[in-house]
Formats: sequence, structure tokens, C-alpha cells
Amino acid sequence: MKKSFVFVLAAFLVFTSCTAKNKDTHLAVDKNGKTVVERYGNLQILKNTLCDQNGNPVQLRGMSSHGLQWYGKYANNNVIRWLREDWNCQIFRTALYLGEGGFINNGSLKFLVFESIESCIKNGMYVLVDWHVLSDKDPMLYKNRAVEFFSEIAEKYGSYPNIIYEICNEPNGRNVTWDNNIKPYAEEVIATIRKYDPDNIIIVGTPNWSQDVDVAAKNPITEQKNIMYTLHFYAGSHGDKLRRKASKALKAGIPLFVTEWGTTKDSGDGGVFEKETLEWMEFLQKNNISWVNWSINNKGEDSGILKYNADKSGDGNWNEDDLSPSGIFVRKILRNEIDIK
Ligand code: DCB
Repeated sequence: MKKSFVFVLAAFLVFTSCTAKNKDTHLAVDKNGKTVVERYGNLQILKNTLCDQNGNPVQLRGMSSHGLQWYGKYANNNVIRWLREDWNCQIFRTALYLGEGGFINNGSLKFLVFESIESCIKNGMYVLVDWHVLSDKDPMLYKNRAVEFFSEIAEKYGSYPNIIYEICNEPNGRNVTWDNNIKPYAEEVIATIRKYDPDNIIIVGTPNWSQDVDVAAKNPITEQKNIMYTLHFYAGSHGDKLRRKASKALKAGIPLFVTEWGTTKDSGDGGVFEKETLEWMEFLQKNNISWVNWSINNKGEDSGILKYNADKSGDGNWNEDDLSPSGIFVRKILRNEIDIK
């Protein structure tokens, strides 16, 4: 009788302290006014998990821009500050497309990347610098541009703990393989970054739109430290099957980062899948996998967090009337208003 009472009490205490711990670790700014970067400092990988400077596992959560060539007006300090204050975002992703009118034909887009990085530094947030391989499929295609771009970023900002490099968004196409294309590309870009920045986290895309993490796990990058691997999902298209691949990769020992996910189908549209999203949220929280939601735009697609034509100038300061159903839902998750088990 007594024994079982002690057991129940102990279980209760462990349960409540875990819950409290999770909520606190998810704060963009804690009760003492400390930003997430002030608390966590230089991130590092221990075993297969992202950890803070003291070696405690952490899960970062935040929002992604849409393509900077289209919605770069949201990659500014008004919006980034609002995401921290109102959305409780700890991380912001700046999506530099290469094709579709992106960086390859419009080099000036890098100034928007600089602006977002500097806002994140000012606001004490982490920033994911995303080399958004997509229509161009094979990262090898613009490898020289990537080497040049990441040298500049690493030299300029590599001394800040805020920076996380995402060197290859979503390689895709049957001929674009981990062994022959992605890994060799990654090794070269990583070596370049490491000339200027010895330790910030670098995340490498995986085959098949960053879904085949199990393939990367069979032949990981071993020469360098603080390397992670990209896992992407869209809740309306991907479920248990992709989570099984992720578990397999984690078991094999590689750390994963969900640098992009959507509440919708993998087209970025097709409805909001709340129940399926919550299944993913539980999986990610259990495994300490950080995530960034796609995306900040007002074009009227379901994965966009703003309503069609809301906030035309990039002011931030959104009220619920400005937000799409996905925006309302994701904001609640970020603000810890929905309990993730
Ligand atoms: C990824 C891309 C991202 C894309 C979203 C949703 O693509 F990383 O750039 O965003 O997932 O599809 C969409 C925007 C649209 C835009 C379009 C093209 O939301 O507004 O018009 O990009 O720039 C994925 C992800 C998964 C898969 C396919 C794609 N998949 N894809 O599993 O087949 O083809 O873009």
C-alpha cells in the first residue's frame, strides 16, 4: 500500500517535471528574459541528438520563409521580432531558392539572407540558412555557387552561435543519389564552411525530397562533427511509413532535423491535416527532433500562414483575422496551447 503510494507519487512528480521542462525549453524568451540563444549557446551533436552548450538535448521550433524571390518582404525584422514575441519561435529559416527566379539569376537575394540573419542575431534566435535546391534537383549543378555563397556566410557570421547551415534543401530525381551526388557535394561544401566556422551545425539534405534518411544513414559523413540530416514531411501525404524510415535512421545513429514540414499535402496545398500533424508533433517531441514549419506567405495556399492578401507589406503584428487555418493551428502549437504528449 505504502510502496504503491510512493510509486504513484514519484511517477506523478516525474510526469509534471517533464511537462514543465518541455514547456520551458520551448520558450523563445524565458521568464528571466533570456533568449533561446543566450540559454543554449553553441549547439552541438552528442550521439544522435541536438544538444545545447551544456550537453542537454534540445528541440528548436520555428517558421520558414517562403521563397525569398517571391515573399522576401517577410524576411525582415518586423516579422522576425513578431514571430519571436507572439509566435514563440526560437528559429527562423530563410529559404534561398536557386531556380524559379531565385539566387542563380538574382544574386541580390543574398542581401535578404543577410537581413534575416542579422534580425535573428538581434532577437536572440537561431537562423537556418537554407540553400533551397528544388527544381534544379541535383546539388552538384550549382555546387560552385554554393561553395562561394557558404564561404561568404561562414566568414561573415560563422562566429555567432545563431547560425545553422542547411546546404541542400530537397535533392530529388531518380539519378540524384546519396552516394554519387549528395554526399560528395556535402563533403566539399562542409569542408569550405569549416575553413571559417569550426563548429556550428551543418544540415545535409537527403534523397527523394529529403525523405530517404535511411539511405543517408547507411553511409554517413564521418570526417566532420556537428553534422545533421534533413527529414521533410507533409502531414497530408506522409505518415507512419516515413516515421519508420526516420526511426531507422535514428537507430543507425544519425541526427535528424525537420527543416521544413507542412500541415498540408506535399504540394503545399490540399487542406490542413490537424490529426496527422499532431501525430508527427508527438513523434518529433519524443525524439527531440527540431522543426520549422512551411511557410510565411499570403498567396492563398493552405500551407501559408497568412490569409490571401493579408499583410501586404510585411509589417508583422498579425491578429487572428490575418491568419489562415494552418497559421492559427501552427501558432497554437508553437505557443504551447496544444498539449503534445
Ligand atoms: C517542398 C519544397 C518547397 C515546396 C513545398 C510544398 O517541395 F521544399 O519549396 O513549396 O515542399 O510543395 C512550394 C510552395 C509553392 C510553390 C512551390 C514551387 O508551397 O507555393 O509554388 O513550392 O516553388 C516538395 C516536397 C515533397 C515532394 C515534392 C515537392 N514530394 N515539390 O514528396 O513529392 O515537388 O516541390
